[in-house]
Amino acid sequence: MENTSKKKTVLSLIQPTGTPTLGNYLGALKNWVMMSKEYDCFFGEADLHSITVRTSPEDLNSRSIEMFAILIAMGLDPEKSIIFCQSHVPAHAQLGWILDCYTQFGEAARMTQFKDKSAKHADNINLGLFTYPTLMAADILIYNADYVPIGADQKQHLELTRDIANRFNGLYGNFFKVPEPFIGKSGARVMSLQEPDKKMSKSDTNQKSFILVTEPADSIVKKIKSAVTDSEARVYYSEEKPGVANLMEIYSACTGRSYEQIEQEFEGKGYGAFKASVAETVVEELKPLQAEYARLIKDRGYLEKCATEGAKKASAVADNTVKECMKLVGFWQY
Ligand code: ATP
Ligand code: LTN
Repeated sequence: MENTSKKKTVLSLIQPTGTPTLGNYLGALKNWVMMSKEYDCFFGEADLHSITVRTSPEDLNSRSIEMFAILIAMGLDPEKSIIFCQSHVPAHAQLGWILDCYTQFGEAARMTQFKDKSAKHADNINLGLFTYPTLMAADILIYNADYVPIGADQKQHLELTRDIANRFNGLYGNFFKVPEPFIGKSGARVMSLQEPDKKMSKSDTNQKSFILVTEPADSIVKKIKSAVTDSEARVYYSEEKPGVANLMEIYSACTGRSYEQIEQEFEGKGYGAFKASVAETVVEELKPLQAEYARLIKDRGYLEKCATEGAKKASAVADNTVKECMKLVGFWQY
């Protein structure tokens, strides 16, 4: 289906591998909500990607429903954006296979996420983990996306997507739109509260290192109060002070204030006051999402209706791209 609107197209997906953290939210999801006000958007959950790491059927199922509810609860409007579940649109897997055949083994082997995840899950280095980026390329190229909001860690996958698109276009004429990454100014890399040289990650075994978007207020306050800082007790931004820099990044991403403004605000105040303000801001930031989530997760009928409609709208675009792509490659069509 030709995009007749003049607006640029945005696409991004998130894996339903657990409740999103404050890192996922500030680094990726919050930008989705902002972009949804300005662009034609496709947003969804990458459930096909999430089985690259072994998951029980119960977890995959409940997490997929939970993630879908979070996407709507955080402010995406299913009437305005196309919100869908990747496995409900079979064309993604179809294009993924085609793109596998236009991607070199060496290119996929260079991906740092593949290397990291292979090391982390040494007992299950499956082919899906290896071809993960080509399925991600299919997710993006299938909707002719102009911009792809992602956290900094996904940049390499986006570069590979651009390489694959350019290669295909070089062979068959300009077919795929070559997408641009969109990495937000602040919050692009929220770090662990306990080891601020590591990114905040929901799969971290130390519960105190991350904040989940659905976490109760008292727990958020406790975790921020016990966040690792340093002994200087002065709030200013420096790479030498990763703990304080991380809290400043979180505060900046929630309030929109610059580092200079934050430094002024806390001049002469210690870390106690600073942490209390960061905690209060995070609690306030997540409050509307949490209230809406509590309501939506009980309304399974509404979630299913949104998922069905989202898949229908997404498939209309995706099926067409695959059909045209297959025609170019030379598959028998009549
Ligand atoms: P896992 O712990 O399961 O590996 P994760 O929490 O690291 O997951 P993903 O589900 O891989 O996150 O990522 C979802 C989105 O959130 C991606 O766009 C990613 O770039 C972004 N993201 C993940 N972690 C952070 C972080 N700490 N800071 C900013 N953005 C992040
Ligand atoms: N790999 C991403 C999730 C993802 C994605 C996408 C992001 C799958 N397909 C397409 C943007 C566009 C992740 O785990 N962070």
